[in-house]
Amino acid sequence: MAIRRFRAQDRAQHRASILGAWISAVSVAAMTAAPALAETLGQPTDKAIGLQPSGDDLRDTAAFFHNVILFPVITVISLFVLVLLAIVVVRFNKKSNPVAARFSHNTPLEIVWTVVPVLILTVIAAFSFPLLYKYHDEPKPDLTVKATGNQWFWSYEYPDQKVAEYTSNILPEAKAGSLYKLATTAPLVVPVGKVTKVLVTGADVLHAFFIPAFGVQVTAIPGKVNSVWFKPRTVGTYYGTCNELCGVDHAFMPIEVKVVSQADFDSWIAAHATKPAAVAAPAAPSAAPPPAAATTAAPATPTATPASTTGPAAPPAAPAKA
Ligand SMILES: [Cu+2]
Repeated sequence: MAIRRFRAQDRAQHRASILGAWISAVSVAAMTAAPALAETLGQPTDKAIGLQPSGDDLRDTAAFFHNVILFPVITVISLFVLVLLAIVVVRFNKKSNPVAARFSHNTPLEIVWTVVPVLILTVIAAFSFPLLYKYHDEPKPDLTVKATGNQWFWSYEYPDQKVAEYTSNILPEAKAGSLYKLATTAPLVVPVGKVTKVLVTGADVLHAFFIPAFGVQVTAIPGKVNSVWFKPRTVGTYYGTCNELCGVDHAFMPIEVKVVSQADFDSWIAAHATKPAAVAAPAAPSAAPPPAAATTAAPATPTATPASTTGPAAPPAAPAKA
């Protein structure tokens, strides 16, 4: 009796796995067909299914792991369990099965339900650990920027390029249009094809730096610096958002990353870097006689060094530009 029941269950299992595999295949096909909706790189698309288009090689691997490994496994297991539950409900309820079976062990079955999950987890681990290590072993960065999460905006700084911290607020709906809650007043600007390392911290509460197209997300923690890296392969604008519940305006602190050519990046840096007033100053001392001429440009000269380190970024920049 028990064996017959087990065989029936076995046949049901077989049918369930075929059905699961089929539905999984259809779902994956639907997800990979999603780009037919004319998705735009770097931003979400209305009614699209699945992950955003990828803008980074590592994100490709993460998408493969999700679409080809995890999603089918999850689908098959869920459907299998659902089918088993349905069988139990229909065939083994009190009415259709008034006398319950008395057996309590089935060694082959117990071996199967131990070994199969172990195999499934091994397959998942074989793909997930290399991916984790790739995210962790960050390559030598070409650019390091600092991103700070604030209630409720992001601020960015380029310490090596001497671009002082600037604020990136949400762009008002009237100006942003369909990009409302994605576009900002001042994006993060990075060069294409280069490794950008982002040092992420929080100024007040927990925030999270999340850019789906690059497959990166890291928590911004006050008093701690986390880091994340990406290597965008295409010029364009990529949008993300804070995805750590951080207060009443959590939904209003988007992240906008402009990926530009190296030349455009260099000129952006040139336009935004703090002009070192102190660099002009050393020339002045040797030319001691014309202090009068220098006085207009060099009131900062004597205190140039402390002034530049304390960071009044904007004032020195303006005269130098003019
Ligand atoms: Cu936040």
